[in-house]
Amino acid sequence: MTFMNAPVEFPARVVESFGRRAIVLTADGERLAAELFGKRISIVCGDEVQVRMPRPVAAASGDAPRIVSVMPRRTLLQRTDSRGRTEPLASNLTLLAAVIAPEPVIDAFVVDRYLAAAAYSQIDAAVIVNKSDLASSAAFAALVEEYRAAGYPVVSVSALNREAMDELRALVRGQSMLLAGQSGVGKSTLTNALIPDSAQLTRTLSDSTGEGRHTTVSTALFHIPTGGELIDSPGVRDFAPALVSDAMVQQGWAEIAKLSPNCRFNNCLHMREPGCAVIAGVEAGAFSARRYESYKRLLNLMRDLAPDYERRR
Ligand SMILES: Nc1nc2c(ncn2[C@@H]2O[C@H](COP(=O)(O)OP(=O)(O)OP(=O)(O)O)[C@@H](O)[C@H]2O)c(=O)[nH]1
Ligand SMILES: [Mg+2]
Ligand SMILES: [Zn+2]
Repeated sequence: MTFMNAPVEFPARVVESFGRRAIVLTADGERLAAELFGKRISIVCGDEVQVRMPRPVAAASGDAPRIVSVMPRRTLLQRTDSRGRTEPLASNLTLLAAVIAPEPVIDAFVVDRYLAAAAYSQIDAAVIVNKSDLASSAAFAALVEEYRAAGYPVVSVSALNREAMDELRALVRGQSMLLAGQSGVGKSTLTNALIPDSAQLTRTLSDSTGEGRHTTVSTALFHIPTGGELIDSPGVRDFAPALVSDAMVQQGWAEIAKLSPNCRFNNCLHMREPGCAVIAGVEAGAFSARRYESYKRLLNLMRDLAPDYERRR
């Protein structure tokens, strides 16, 4: 027996969120504009939520479907802003793909910190090298090799020429993959290449160096017809992961995880300690000096952002 007045509720996925409003995708593939119910709920792209439909009378007067609860998140990718506050970026990801390209000028430290953030959130990480149609410098090629040597899967593509799209489809199949990286590397162009009806706005060519029109402003999730989910996100100038303890920072570097068991002290932070196998690895050329520098910078950044953070764990 059905109760005419029982509220209609169903599960849905947040595919885009804007403060107290969101676009949710239902199991039937319907996209609905919804609002948060109550002050205690906060959501982020990727969340699995429960949605309550307004009664017909209320709907007629303009009431929107309401998000009444959020399911526990399997993973949560977060950042720290310049004031040391934590901000969620996306939930339930399984893979973070740092997108890099020969242009605009790469800031590899940003890339390293995204890869580290993935590790801190127990999300796998990969590197997508876009714009393979453009000539790249020896320095850029060396950077790509650093990521390969560190053990990250590296996929080289051209979103513009639709080159190696099958490799990208294979990477994302069965995954919930976020495209992260600097503004202008081609995240939205890649999204449009994989999802023909996504219609993500991309930068115009005349504007490919500046701040630019059609720069992505919100994180959005799409289903890929050949399997998997792709999440396009706004480009950044800079990025800092959510705060972690000193001992945790190094877990963002696969190279350190490999070398550190041979350090003399088991709580070695690989800064100046005697008998440090990581520093020895850098000196022997087994660990990129630039990646090591990047580790030290993040350790110092974490200490600056939260001087009182409980770090001796
Ligand atoms: N040559 C070349 N240009 C590309 C390729 N992919 C994207 N572009 C160009 O790069 C510019 C930036 O592309 P977007 O897709 O808007 O970059 P984005 O990473 O989404 O940028 P934000 O939204 O600002 O983070 C545009 O002019 C694209 O046409 C590529 O494979 N080759
Ligand atoms: Mg974009
Ligand atoms: Zn060490």
